[in-house]
This record gives sequence, structure tokens and C-alpha cells, in this order.
Amino acid sequence: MTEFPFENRIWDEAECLSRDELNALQLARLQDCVARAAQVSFYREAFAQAKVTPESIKSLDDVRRLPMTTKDDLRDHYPLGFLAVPRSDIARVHGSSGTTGKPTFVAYTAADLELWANLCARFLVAGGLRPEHVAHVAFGYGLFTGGFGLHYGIERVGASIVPAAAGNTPRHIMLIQDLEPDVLICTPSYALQIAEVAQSMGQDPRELSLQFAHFGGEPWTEDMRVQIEEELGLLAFNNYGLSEVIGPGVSGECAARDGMHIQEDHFIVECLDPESLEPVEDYAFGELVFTAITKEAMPIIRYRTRDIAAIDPCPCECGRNTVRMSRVMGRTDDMLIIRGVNVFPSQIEEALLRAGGTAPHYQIVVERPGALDEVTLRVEMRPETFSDKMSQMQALRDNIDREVMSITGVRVHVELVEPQTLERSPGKAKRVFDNR
Ligand code: DLL
Repeated sequence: MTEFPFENRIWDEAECLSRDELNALQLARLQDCVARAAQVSFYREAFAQAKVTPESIKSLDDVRRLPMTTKDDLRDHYPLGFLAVPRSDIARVHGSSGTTGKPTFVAYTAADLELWANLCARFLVAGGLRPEHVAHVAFGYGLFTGGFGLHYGIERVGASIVPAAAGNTPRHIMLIQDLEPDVLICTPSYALQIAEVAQSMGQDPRELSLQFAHFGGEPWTEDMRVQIEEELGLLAFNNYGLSEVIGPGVSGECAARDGMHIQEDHFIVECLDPESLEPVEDYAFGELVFTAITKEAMPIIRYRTRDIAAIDPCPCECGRNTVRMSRVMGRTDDMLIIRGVNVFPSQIEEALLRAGGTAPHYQIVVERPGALDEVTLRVEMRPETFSDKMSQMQALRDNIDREVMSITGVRVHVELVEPQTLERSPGKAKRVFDNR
């Protein structure tokens, strides 16, 4: 038995359904979902083409007969062409930013918002949140689903909230010093920024009141978890979600911290080879595809997330029988192909943390000056290792180069930059600059 760092609690009995009960519930909900999705012209046409009706869905495997949905499909029906309910039934709209300038909107009925708060409450409780806690939310409150999603989840648990929102790091530190929250909620990269700014203000981040953290919204590595936990003196939990599917609350870690439980009574997950779209084996990495089977405003069918992760079907010691997803290794659209080799930014991050001696702030710049791709890895030095001695700097560069080579098989040009010179973001960190 794994020793849990705190008492294991379950928020909702539905999290512990047996596999048979869960499958029966998923099938009934999938049939309903297909009936509701037929209100959306995109799906109505796609169902007709694939000859699918709600009655023709006889087993969970039939999900594979349904059409897929991509971000481009949502964009093509901008702003709200995927609504399955009248506009007057919409209680709230959120959006995810895209590279095209216009966001992709997602809509919620009052019942969807109720469900969403419950889903967030589930993973927060699984990861140690209790009614007596104070939670500091440093996610943006706005179209981004992070702030409001987590906010109402915390409220549902009955804990108290400091809705600090994103940006102005010294102010976050002041609020944490004065209001003494137990739990920090933000992106993992922003947690590091909070630790760094606290240090520069003469505040040891380990001395702050924070005991737990729930991080999500961007990929991070296990080494990064170790580093954040050391720097801030807390226990960090991973949670995952995306706006198109609901926002945060799709999955999250329990006290065992061995994968994120997917909330399968509301989302059917598939893990597919992104090229062939055939299912991959259990534990193998593939693209996650989700069907949101209970959402009213925008039931989404087989949404291609572009997130690469693996699925572990084993029941967990915490009592939940839901499948668990691994950390997201990267996104198919984040994956760099360097001289023919696939490289994910998370692999570079792992190499940097292994090499040590630098701050966890980096940029990957890819260029093609001639026929070949060239990668420059710009890494910030730590103030204490920032040294004028050429020989020490060279040794550090060589070390990083060796680790990157051993993890990715690709040689990079390492550029060490002065502390505090790479741009910070209060939300998701931008790591890759592909100038090819
Ligand atoms: O980031 C929802 C969210 C907010 C989840 C706060 C957790 C906490 P989007 O802005 O639509 O929604 O971005 C979704 O972010 O497809 C992943 O690529 C990435 N992502 C989210 N959580 C994680 C995570 C929110 N824990 C996209 N690990 C997703 C890795 C994550 N990547």
C-alpha cells in the first residue's frame, strides 16, 4: 500500500462506480448525447453521412463510428455554431485563445456550470482541499476557464477563496503573507515565478503558509514537481482540462499522485495514434480524444485534443476505478521536428532540470539558416551560479548539451543568459519560438 500524505477523501460516490456500472452509465449517456448533438447542424450532417442514430449506438465501442471534432471545426462555426440549446439557455461563455487572434468560444447552461463546479470539487478534494482551507487563485479570471472554473470548485468544497487573479507577482506575495492561504492554484511555471519574486523580496518561499498546490493549464515534468515542492515547501498536484471539453475538471490527481483520474462518468476518453487514428495499447502514448457525454450547451463529440499522453486502466488504491492519464508529454502541434527527430519541449525541460545549475526559465528557438535546422536553447542562469569564469560557464553548457542529446538525440546550441532576462508570463509559459 502506498502511504498517502493525508487522509484519502472522495467527494462524489460516482467516482467509485465499478467498471460495469460505469460502462452502463457511459453507454446510456452517450446515446443521449448523440440525440442532443443532433441539434447542431455540423453533427446532424456528420451523423447522417456516417449513418449514426442514437438507437444505433449499441455499445461503447460504437463511439468509434462517430465523427471527430477539431479546433478548426469550431473555428469554422465561429462564434457559437455548436450550440445545442437556444441562446437564451446559455448562462456563461468562456473562450480559449488561438493563434488566429479570435478565441474559440465555449458555452455553458446553468446545469453545465453546476456540473463543472462539481467536477473541479472532485479533483480538489482528491488532492487534499478541505472546507477549512484558504485557497489563493492566481489564474486569470476572464474568458480563460482556469480562474472561474477553479473558483467555483473551491466554493463548492466549502473552502475560502482569495480570487487574486493573474499578474502583479509582488502583490500575490503580499496577499499570501497577509492572508496565509493553505493552497495555491495557478500554472506550474507561475508558481516558480512566485517563488523567485518572493526570494528577491527577502521572503523565503518555504516559510509562506502554503501547504498544497493544484497546478494545471500547461505541460510540466516530474522533475519540475520536485523543484517546485522544494522551493515552495508544499505538495503539488496536477490537474488537466481544456476549454472545448469543459475547462479544468476533466482529470486530476488523487493522494496517490500516480496519474490523473479521468472523470469518466462525464467524459469518454480514447487514446489514438495521431496518424492512423487507431487506438494505441494501454500505457502507450497517443493523442487523447474526448467525448463530453453530459454537457448540454455544447456536447462535444470525439474532440481531438492534440495532447499526447498515455492511459493506465488499473483501478487505483484511492478507491476510484476510473482510468488515469499520464502527464501530457506535449502537444502534436508543439512537437518540433528537428532534422527529422521528434522533440517535445517537455524533454528539453527534463534535460535542463537534470543538468542543474540553471533557472527553470528557457526558450527553444528553432531556425533554418541553410538546409539544416538549428536549435538554440536559451537558458537563464541562477543568480548564485552566474559566474564570470569562462571555464565554469563552458562546463555548464557542455553538461546541458549532453543531457539534451541523451534525452532527445538532438544537438542544440546552448546560450546561457543573465538571471531575470527571459520574459515571464502570469499564465501559460511560451517556450518555443519556431522561426523556420
Ligand atoms: O488550460 C484549462 C485548465 C485551466 C486546465 C486550469 C487546468 C487548470 P485551455 O486554455 O483550453 O484550457 O488549454 C487547454 O492546456 O489541451 C493542454 O495542452 C494544456 N493543459 C491543460 N492542463 C494541463 C496539464 C485550460 N495539467 C490545453 N498538463 C490542453 C499539461 C495541460 N497540459
